[in-house]
Amino acid sequence: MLLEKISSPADLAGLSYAQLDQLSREIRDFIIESVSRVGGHLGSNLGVVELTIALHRVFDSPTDILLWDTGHLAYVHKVLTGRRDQFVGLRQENGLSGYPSRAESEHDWVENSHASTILSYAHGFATAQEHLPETAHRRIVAVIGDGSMTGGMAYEGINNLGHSGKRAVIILNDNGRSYAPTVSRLTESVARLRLHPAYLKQRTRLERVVRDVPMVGGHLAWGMAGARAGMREMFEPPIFFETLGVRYTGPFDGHDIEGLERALKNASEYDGPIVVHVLTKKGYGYPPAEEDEEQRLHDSGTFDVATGPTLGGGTTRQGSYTEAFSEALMKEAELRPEVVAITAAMPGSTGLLPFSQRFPGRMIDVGIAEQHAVTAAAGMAMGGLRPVVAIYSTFLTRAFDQANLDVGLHDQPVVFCIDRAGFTGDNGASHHGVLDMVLLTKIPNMTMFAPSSYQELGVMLHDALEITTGPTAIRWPNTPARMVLEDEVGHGLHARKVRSGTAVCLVGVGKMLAAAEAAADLLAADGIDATVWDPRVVKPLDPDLLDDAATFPLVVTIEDGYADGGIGSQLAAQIVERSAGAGRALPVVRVLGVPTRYIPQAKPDAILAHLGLDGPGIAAEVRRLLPD
Ligand SMILES: Cc1ncc(C[n+]2csc(CCOP(=O)(O)OP(=O)(O)O)c2C)c(N)n1
Repeated sequence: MLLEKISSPADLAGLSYAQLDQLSREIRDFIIESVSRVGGHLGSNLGVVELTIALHRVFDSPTDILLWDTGHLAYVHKVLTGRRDQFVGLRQENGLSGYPSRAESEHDWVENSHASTILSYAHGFATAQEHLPETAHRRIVAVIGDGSMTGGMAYEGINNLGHSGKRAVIILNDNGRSYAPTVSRLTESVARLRLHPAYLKQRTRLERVVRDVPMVGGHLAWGMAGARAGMREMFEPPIFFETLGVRYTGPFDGHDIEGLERALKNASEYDGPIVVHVLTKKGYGYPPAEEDEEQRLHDSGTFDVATGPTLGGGTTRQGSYTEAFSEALMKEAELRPEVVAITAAMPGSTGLLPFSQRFPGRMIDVGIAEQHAVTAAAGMAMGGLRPVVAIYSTFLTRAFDQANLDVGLHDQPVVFCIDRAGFTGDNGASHHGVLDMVLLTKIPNMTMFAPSSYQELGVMLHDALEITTGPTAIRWPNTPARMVLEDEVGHGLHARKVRSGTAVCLVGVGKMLAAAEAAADLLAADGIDATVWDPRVVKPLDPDLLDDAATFPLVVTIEDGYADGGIGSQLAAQIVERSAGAGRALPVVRVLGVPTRYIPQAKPDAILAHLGLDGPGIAAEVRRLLPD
C-alpha cells in the first residue's frame, strides 16, 4: 500500500505518475470506506483526489497557503497531511472534523464551512503580505467549486482580487454541480463547449487556415488576432474573469495529475490573480456516486461499500419534520397557485424535490445565494406571489439583514421555513442552528412558530400562509418528529397547555417540549407537579401563556437556541412588563438554553444532555431552584 507511506505532502515528491495513479485509487477506497462507516461528504471528495495530490506536489504547504472553499472537500488534503489514522473518528465527538480545522493541523488555515468565502480570505492574505514583506514568499492558493461561485461573496472577492492585481492562484473546481446541478452559466458554456468535438475541430481548422495563408504584412496578424478573439469570445469565459482583472487558464482535466501539475506550475509563476479552471467529476471512481443523478452522493449517511447507500441523497427521511414540511407545502400549493418555493442550492435536503416535480416551475433554485434568495422572495411577494423560503437555520443567518429590511421593513408576507434548527450534530460549530430565534424574533413584524410535532408543522404552515401583513417563520430540527394525535395539536397563534400542575411551570420550545414533559414525569415521581406549556408561537408569545406563567413561583423555559436574547429571556421580560404595577410577587424565571459559545460536533442529543437540556437536566435544575 502506497498510502501507508504517505504521512506528509513531502512523501509525494518521489512518486512516479503510475504510482500517483495507484495512490489515487487507494485514497478513493480509503475515503469510501471511511465515509461508509460514519457518513460524510463523499462525492465532492472523490472528485478532487488527483487535484489535491497535484496541489500538494506543486505547492509547499503549509509555507504556501492552501485554502478550501466550504471545506467539505478537504478529506484528501487531510489524508495527505498526516491525519489518515484519525479518520476512524471522522465527524464524531472529539474526533476529526469534517472540515479543515486549525486545531488539527498547521496545513489548515480556514475552517468556516459556509460557502463562497475563500476568495475574500485570499484577498485578505494577499493584502497582509503586502504590508508584511517577510510573509511575501508564501503563495496563496484558493480552491473554489462552481457551486460556491454562485454565492455573492465569491464575486465580491474576485472583484477585489482582480482590481488590486494581488497575486493568488484561484482553482475553479468545476464539476457542474452544487448538491444539484449548479445554477450558473459561468462555467457551463466554457467547459462544455471547449471540450465539444465541434469546437475542437473548428479550432484546429482555423489554426490550419491561419498557418497556411501566406503572410501579407500586418493585415494577417490583425486578422488572426481578430479571429482568435472572436473564438475566445464565443467559447471561453475569460471575458468574465479578465474584465475583472483576473487571468484565466483552462479548462484542464482534473483527473490528469501530470497535466494539472503543468497548469499549476505555470499559474504559480503569474504575478497577479489567476484562475485555473479544472474540470472534475463529482463522485469519480465510485459507481454508486457517479450514478446518483440527484446529488452524486454529495453527502451520505453510513452505507455498505459494495452496494452504496440505498436511498438517493435527496430523499427526505421518513417521519422527519422535513417530510412533514414537504407534504404540507404540496397540500397548500395545491390550493394556492401563488405559492412558490425558493431554495439556495439545496432542493433535496430541504424537502422540495417532490414539490418541484409536482409543480414544475414553481421551485426556484437561486444557487448558493441566501441573501439574494431572501430579497428575491421580497420581490416575488411584492409582485403578488407567496414565496416560501426553504433554508437551513445556519445559512439563513447570512441573510438576516435582508430578512429584516428587505422583507420585514416592507411588510412582505414571505414564509421562512427553517430546517436544521437547533443542534445538527456531525458538522460541528458552523452548522448548528442556534441563532435563528434570537435573530428573527427581533424583526418587528415577524410571526414565528416552533412545532413540537410532525402534525403541528402542517397546521403552522397553513396558518403562516394566512398571515399577509408581514413575514412568518417556522423552525424545526433535523431529529425525528414526534407523532401526535389530532387533539394534541394547537391552532392559530395560541400556545397549548399540555399538562397542569402547581409547583412549577415548564415551557418547552419546539422539540424541547418533549424534554420538558420528560422532566415533568421525573418531577412527578418526586411529588412535584408541573404545568407544561408548548408555546407553539414564539413571537408573539400568547398572552394566556404569559398570564398563567406569571402565577407560578418558578418558571423554567427550555430552548435549543442561544439562551441570551432567545425565547425564555423574552418571556421573562414580558412577564415583568405585563405584571408591572400589579403589586404581586413575580416568578423566578430560569432560562435554559444554549450558552453563547461555539459548540463542536457531537450527536444532537448528546450535546443537549451535556448542556443539561434533557429531562434529567431540567428536572435537576427545578429541584435546585424550588423553594423547600
Ligand atoms: C452559505 C452556504 N450555503 C449552503 C451550503 C451547503 N452546501 C455545502 S456544499 C454545497 C455545494 C457546493 O458546491 P461546489 O462548491 O460546487 O462544491 P462540490 O461539492 O460540487 O465539489 C452546498 C450548497 C453551505 N455550505 N454554505
